[in-house]
Amino acid sequence: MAEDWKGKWILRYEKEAEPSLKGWEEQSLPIGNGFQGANIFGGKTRETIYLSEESLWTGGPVAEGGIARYDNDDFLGLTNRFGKTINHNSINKARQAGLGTDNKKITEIFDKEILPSNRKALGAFQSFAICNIDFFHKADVEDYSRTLNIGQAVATVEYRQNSTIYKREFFASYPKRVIVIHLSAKGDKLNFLCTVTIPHINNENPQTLPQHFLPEDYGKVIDYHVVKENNTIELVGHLKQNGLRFGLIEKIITNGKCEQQDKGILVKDADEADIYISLGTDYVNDYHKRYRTGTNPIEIVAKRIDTAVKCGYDRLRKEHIEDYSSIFEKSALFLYKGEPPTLPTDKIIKRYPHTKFARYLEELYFQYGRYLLIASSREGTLPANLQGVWNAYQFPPWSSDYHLNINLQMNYWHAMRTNMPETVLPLLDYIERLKESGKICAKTLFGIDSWCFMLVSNIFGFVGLSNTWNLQAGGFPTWAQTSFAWMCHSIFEIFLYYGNDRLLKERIFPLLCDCVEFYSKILVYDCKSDRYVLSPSYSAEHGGMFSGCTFEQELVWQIFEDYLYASEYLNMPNSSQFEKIKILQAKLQPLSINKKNGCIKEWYNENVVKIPDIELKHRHISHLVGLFPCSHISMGDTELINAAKKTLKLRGNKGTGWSRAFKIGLNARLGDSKRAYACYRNLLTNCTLPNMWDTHPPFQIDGNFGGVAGVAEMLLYNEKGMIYPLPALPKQWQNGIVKGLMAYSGITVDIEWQKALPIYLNFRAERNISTTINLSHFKPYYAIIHNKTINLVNGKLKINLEKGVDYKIQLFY
Ligand code: FUC
Repeated sequence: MAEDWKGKWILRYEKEAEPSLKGWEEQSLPIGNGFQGANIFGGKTRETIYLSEESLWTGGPVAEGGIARYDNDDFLGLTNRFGKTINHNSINKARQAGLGTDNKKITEIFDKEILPSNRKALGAFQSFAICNIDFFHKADVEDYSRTLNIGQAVATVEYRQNSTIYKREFFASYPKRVIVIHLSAKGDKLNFLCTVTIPHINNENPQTLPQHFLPEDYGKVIDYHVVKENNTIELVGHLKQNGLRFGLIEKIITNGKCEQQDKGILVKDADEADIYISLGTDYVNDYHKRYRTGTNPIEIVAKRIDTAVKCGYDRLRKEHIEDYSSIFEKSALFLYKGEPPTLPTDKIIKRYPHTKFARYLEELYFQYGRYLLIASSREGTLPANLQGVWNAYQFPPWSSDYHLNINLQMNYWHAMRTNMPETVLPLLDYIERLKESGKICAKTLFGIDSWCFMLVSNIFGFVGLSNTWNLQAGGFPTWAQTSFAWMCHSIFEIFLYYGNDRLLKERIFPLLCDCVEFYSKILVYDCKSDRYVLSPSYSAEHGGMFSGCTFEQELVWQIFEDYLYASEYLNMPNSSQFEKIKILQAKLQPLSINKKNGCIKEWYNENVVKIPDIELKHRHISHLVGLFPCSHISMGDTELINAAKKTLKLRGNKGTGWSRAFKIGLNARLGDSKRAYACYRNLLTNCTLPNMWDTHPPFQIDGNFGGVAGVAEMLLYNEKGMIYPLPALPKQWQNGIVKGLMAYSGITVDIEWQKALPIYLNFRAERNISTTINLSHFKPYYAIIHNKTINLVNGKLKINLEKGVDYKIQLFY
């Protein structure tokens, strides 16, 4: 099927975004180059562009003066609420208490000795600046349209006034690290004033946010000044709280006349104008350098602007589209036939699923989640945070941080599945760089030589405990000792999919070795059950703390499994570490089924003790991580699969954005297409804002990403050496094509299906490899590969893929 990739997936609107924070969150259109983000509002007389840069954060160590300090444990989150460094003896006491049946003791120890008090050290992702462009024409325009073409990563605004056509075009170039705007008028001339302001100069009270989002008072936030010369606005400043320096340059190139004014730059009588924007800070992700480059960011920003201006708009645009589409076009889902709708996207979302464009929206969401990751995570950048790379707030929800008990992992679930290895390296870089501060964390909290991190992190090596919640709210969400295991599993998945041996050997395996070493040191032997458990252990944000809850045990089991597999794969299975981990894995408290209700147990002692604060419909369903994204429960485990089905049914399909997204993947792994699709529909109906950002609420990007991963799981399931095409194809998707999904070992898979049966498959590998395609759930009669007819035994087909060769398989029923 020949498809117009560049013109097919367009978000379109008939109205500008409302100029408010609500407008930013729900209607503005995001563009980004991984480092920098911009939200386009498309106002008729005033264009508003919110600018953000991934490293503009409060918190962390202080460069000069300020509150947080570098030489104590506070900036790492290792002090309790009485200002004392947390003592590992306290954790030890809680570990022993965890082995008992009464968790009140643990609560007491945590309350008195462990709970942290403030969030200054964690800080928050900051919004950077707002660029306004005021046009001197009236607001009564016609034929208004605002679009985001995600096939090209270009946004536009267009309208007509009398006979003059005004156009704006926006993109964010990764190769040149600039944001570029092209303005033009055909008919009358263009006249506009360009200004840059910084929001949140003083502390603001974000009334809309619940109390637990608010850090303590920081005082005035920034110092900055603006210089205007040579058609350029330059903004230089630093954050008062931690001394982080920042700089922004905006340069205008036009055939009109430019005038420097107090407020900004005035452009008159132009046919067109190009605006180049770049922004940066003196941040570097290096513990030993106190996370500072030592270079004035404005100098680097100025160089980028020079290079971009020399390149010129057309060449930059071409380079940008080539760069972007080289990743974007590697995978695509086609469910909708026909011309792309002209109906605005917000209306399609509103009418969904009762619209003839339902299939279009379903495929658009898939492509959009890929777009958003390419725009917020590329080689050399930080990983996508809770809001990707976009921010309008001084106190964003949950600091817009890195949450490590599902959210950051989920941000990357779709990266390899939908063939975007170019986006995943930031995750690996980031985790590796937590090592230095992680060592202090392991020493402080556990008294051991190793490294680890807990629930949340920032860009300054925060590894400890943070009070992200009201202490009175119950539970101890900051206690998340398996974050390390879960992150490392996500990183191991990069290898599973990519099959890159060098990456495994040089970077991933060393990480796995460190990770399993940490768990081998903190597991506790429980003599009652003769098993190894983590203690105290916490089922992500649900219930109380006990020992060895399923969530944590599963993650430890998984990381041991990944490590053992990688050791054997690399031919290194004889180390003492290997032997130790093998023994420990076999002795871990295993997954078990609650005989009373047939579900997977969330807590091993749930029939024996009263678990506090149970919510039957809680958004986390952590005890199923072994089903997805991990691999402990596989399709063939009938007993566990049935128990997992019951568990999922009991928890229900609802939840916050990311929770609904998670359940798509979980149901897909159960082969339950009906429920998987219902969850996808749910996500689109209830958790999708008009600009297609996911809402938790509020906006949180993990749901976008997890949703795509869930759909990818509906279309392809992997076990090592076995690929199952279309394991959970919903009846609503009778015909379709998916291209470029990635299966384990770097195999690229295309599938075309008709009347809900796969008819063409294409496999291509980057090295010689053999694999089995399992079609037993479709039962094809025979297949033709390269003109040869092959009968299928039990629906299984073994093929030897030769590097770089397409294996097109036609199936007959
Ligand atoms: C986890 C979730 C919350 C939220 C936060 C950012 O703690 O339980 O729902 O998504 O991350």
